[in-house]
Amino acid sequence: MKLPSELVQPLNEQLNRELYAQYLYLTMASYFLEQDYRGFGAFFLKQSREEGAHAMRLFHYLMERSIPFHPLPIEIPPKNYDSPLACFKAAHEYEQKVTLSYYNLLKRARDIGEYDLEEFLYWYIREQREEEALMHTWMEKLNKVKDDIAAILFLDKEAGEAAEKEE
Ligand code: OFO
Repeated sequence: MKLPSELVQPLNEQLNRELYAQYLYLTMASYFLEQDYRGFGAFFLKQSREEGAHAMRLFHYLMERSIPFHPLPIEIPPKNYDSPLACFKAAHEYEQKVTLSYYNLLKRARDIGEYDLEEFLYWYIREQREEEALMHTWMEKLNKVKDDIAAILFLDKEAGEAAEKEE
């Protein structure tokens, strides 16, 4: 079944959001690693790899359904943050933005009666829920310790161990 033409660009834009997430988290990893926060760095490297996999999943969906791929420019992510907390806050905000874009895409697919696309998108909706929750948890932890550097270093270690375990 051919995908209605009005969904081609929104799907390509969604793929671009995933590629941006990959780039954003790679940049966040560099923000931490360059300050020797190895745990948070490993955490964002892992998130970056996951976002790349999300983009690939969309790419394969396009190919499977003979939907043309449109290369789009990838925005340059911000490099510096005021604190580890500010960085996690920015990641959480981006995840919320992506969730909303999936909701909009799902609604369009449903309104048009594109049930295959609708079914495909549920995986991403679940994934977004997990990612929002993950970023929120780290944000809350960092919020509690404020500027206590020993506590931040402890969380950094914890983030590194968690990233390693989930590999
Ligand atoms: Fe791709 O999962 Fe979040 O953005």
